[in-house]
Amino acid sequence: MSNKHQEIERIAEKRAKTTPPPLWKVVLLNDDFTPQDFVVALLQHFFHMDEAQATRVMLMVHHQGRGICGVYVKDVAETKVAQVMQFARQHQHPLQCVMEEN
Ligand code: NFA
Repeated sequence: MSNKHQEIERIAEKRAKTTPPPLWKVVLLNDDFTPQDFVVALLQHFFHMDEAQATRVMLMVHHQGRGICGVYVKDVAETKVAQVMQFARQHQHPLQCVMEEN
């Protein structure tokens, strides 16, 4: 009887170890004040995009109101959001960055 419980526990542990973690989108929001060049530079620096990629994402945010910078596990996404918010604040820009579960 306790063998059966141990077997169930073993399978549950194996499942927990092999189940991929949830992924979170890091999303940039448009505003009327943050300079386009600043957003492009930020995307290149924090999200490792080349200039063409960064320009595409910036224009997506500018025209659609929001755009995805990347998809990460939760703690990485939290770090990216914090870095972007701190960088924007340091430069007195109102840029907003949020995360959403996929
Ligand atoms: N809309 C901003 C402007 O016209 C540019 C911008 C793009 C801001 C992407 C925030 C995010 N200066």
